[in-house]
Amino acid sequence: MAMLSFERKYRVRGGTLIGGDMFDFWVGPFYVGFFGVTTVFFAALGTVLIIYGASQGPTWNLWQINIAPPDLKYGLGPAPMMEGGIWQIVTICAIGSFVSWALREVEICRKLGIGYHVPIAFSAAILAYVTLVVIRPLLLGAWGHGFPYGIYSHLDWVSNVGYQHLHFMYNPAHMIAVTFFFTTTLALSLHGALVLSAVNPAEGEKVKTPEYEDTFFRDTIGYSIGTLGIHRLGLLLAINAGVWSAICIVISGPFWNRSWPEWWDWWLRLPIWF
Ligand code: UQ2
Repeated sequence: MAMLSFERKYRVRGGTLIGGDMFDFWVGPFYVGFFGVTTVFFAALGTVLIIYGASQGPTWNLWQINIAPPDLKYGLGPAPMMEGGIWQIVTICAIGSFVSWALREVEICRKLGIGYHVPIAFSAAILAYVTLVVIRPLLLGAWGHGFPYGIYSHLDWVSNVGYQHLHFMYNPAHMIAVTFFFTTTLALSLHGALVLSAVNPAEGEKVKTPEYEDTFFRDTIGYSIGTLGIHRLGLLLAINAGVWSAICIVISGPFWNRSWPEWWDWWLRLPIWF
């Protein structure tokens, strides 16, 4: 079915979670819905606040602009606007916008009668962000433990938190997260290359079927995971990258506040050595 006639057939009423028919319409190609309105509201307010915060700061240099979280002395309370209050409202706007976007995806899935795999996958990324700026600061007792919104400033924050644990690469959950990130890129490069090799042949050549894809991997490594399987694997790898990232940062401080290399002392203390 051509895309235009498909869209006419499947641009159906209903499937909304909130608002009934009120926002159940499209603007050009975009589905709106209640959560389309809230996404735009939070994204616009957050962006305006970031630009206002930048205007009150010392620089317009894109790399150096910084919206900092409150000082630790404000604990879990609200901070004055220019001392982290903007960061607090921007954080609320960001979460409001990300969650609205996920719920808008859910409404579109319901309209189409497809699974919720995309919003579930996106939720892993939202979880990683919320862990950094809400869950971990709550566990540590101050919003000042959130990361600053700025290109260089957030890199400095990552570096500092890393050094607080002496060597962050010894964090076992960080090891697992990095492994999932790299394996995700391996799987996507294999998949993207394999699909292009079959369906984008040289001029004059015929497009090849999935059997060719299976056969390539059976011939090279003796195993093909299959056309559905590779997508299941990709989703599993990518979700785990986000979830283990969240785990690796939430345990750093709240549940382990010494150096990460020291964590491995359990290995040296195993009774088998004595
Ligand atoms: C595959 C297959 C695809 C693919 C890919 C494979 C026909 C179009 C990439 C090969 C993938 C394998 C063997 C799994 C590799 C495992 C890891 C952890 C990277 O068989 O089926 O469909 O795209």
